[in-house]
Amino acid sequence: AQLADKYSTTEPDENADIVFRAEVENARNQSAKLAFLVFRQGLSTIQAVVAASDTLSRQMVKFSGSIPSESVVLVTANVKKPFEPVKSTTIQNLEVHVKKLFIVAKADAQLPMQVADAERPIPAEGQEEQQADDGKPIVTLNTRLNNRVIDLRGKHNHAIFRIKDGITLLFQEFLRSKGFMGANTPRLLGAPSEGGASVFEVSYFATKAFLAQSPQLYKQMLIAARFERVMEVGPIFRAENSNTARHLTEFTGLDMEMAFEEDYHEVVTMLEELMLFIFNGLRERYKKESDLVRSIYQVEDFKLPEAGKVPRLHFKEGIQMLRDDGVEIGDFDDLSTPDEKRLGALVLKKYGSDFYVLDQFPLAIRPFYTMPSAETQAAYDPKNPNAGYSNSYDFFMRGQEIMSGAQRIHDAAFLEKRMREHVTPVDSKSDGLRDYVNAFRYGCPPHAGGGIGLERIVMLWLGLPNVRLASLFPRDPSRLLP
Ligand code: ATP
Ligand code: AMO
Repeated sequence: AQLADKYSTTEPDENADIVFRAEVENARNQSAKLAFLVFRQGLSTIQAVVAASDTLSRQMVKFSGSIPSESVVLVTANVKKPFEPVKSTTIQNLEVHVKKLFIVAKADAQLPMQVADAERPIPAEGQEEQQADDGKPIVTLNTRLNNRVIDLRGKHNHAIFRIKDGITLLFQEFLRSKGFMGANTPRLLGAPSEGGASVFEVSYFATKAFLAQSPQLYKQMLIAARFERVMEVGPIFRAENSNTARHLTEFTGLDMEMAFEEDYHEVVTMLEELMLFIFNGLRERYKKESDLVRSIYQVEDFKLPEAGKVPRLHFKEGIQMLRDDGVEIGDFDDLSTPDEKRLGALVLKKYGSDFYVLDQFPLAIRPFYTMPSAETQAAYDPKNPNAGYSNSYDFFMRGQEIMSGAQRIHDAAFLEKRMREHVTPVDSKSDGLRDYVNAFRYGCPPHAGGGIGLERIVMLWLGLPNVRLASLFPRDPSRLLP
């Protein structure tokens, strides 16, 4: 018998003898002569029959039927068509008849949770005591995250993290095809990259350092170094004490930055095309995974705009749509989370798309490096230096923010002025920012870019109720373990 290739996509021949290592999803003794086991492999499972015969003792049947779930076994078996046709979508159309079986690694008989618990949706907030249709209590998100190794074994978790990996691949594939270079910028910084409020401080020999809140300053310095098109996939740290379903203290940033010729909308268009490439790539390459996860959470398919027709709204238009719907909101107010969701629903109704772009955000609510719009610069009033709009944009999926971006100020003197005038002024002469500002004294082309939260895309593509489900080992204000 041959050792089966676990990663082969072709089914083994009927009647072939194969040797393989398997995870026992469950085992039960049917009678003294017959036991059934279910083996799990990635997204699928296969049933195994252990029947007493001349060459297989009743003792062996009993032993097989009482193997603790989650144990790892080495099996020699014969491939057969099942006695009854298989109804499940994850169980394969073949079964195996066991000839030999050894335990490679035995799992504890009492596990802190079952893998089956990980295949149910997490309870809705405030419904921790909820019971499933079968009357069993639903294991809470906390219990699942505390026992993440078992939890991750669930099929839909395997699907989630294959999709996440696929998004990174598609991000890089698209941008490389457009001439972007992958970069790795420092995570240990001499100064906060996005203002001081949400930065983690770490001791660094005799001094202190900060964990990167974004590669912002460095991706721009790479433009000044004339790389023109750069991208980065890397960890992002935020000391935000936000205990919400969409904030993590460590997440993965998909960042890009590019020099443009005439107008920052060249970059917005590039980013829109990037997102459509990712969405279409997920549809083509990860359909099985997406369908599996959405079926558990009973989520509808993600509605894509027609090619090239991503709804792109001026911030003013967004505010007007909200007002027409009865929301009281000022012209230059930031959108609250409920406003964002409401606007997402209005856009879906009007344009039939779960993905859209909000452009020209108010200057006052964007970071210091953001370029004020041409009209704002023309109407400049020193008494009110943060009035008006800016060349900045957010991307939304299912009414939640997945990306922020902007045209950046590429003139050192103007940048210093904006740093002084910003709603929260920043010291351009400080150690950590001096080199950044200087980069623009040596001639830097106009540029713009954006930063995407990878876990947010995963969450919203699949309709997951919590961003923690899109992180292998999530970090939040009250979780550093496991
Ligand atoms: P960005 O940092 O670009 O704004 P973001 O999506 O992380 O992106 P935040 O500014 O962190 O956005 O938060 C946006 C909204 O999230 C806020 O307007 C607020 O409504 C909500 N929010 C943030 N933290 C909390 C919290 N601890 N509790 C409830 N809501 C929160
Ligand atoms: P911003 O701070 O908006 O922009 O972050 C970019 C994107 O990162 C995601 N995100 C988060 N995801 C999970 N948990 C969090 N706590 C969290 N905070 C943010 C969101 C957000 O849209 N330098 C700019 C980007 C740029 O202009 O290029 C920046 O960091 O999806």
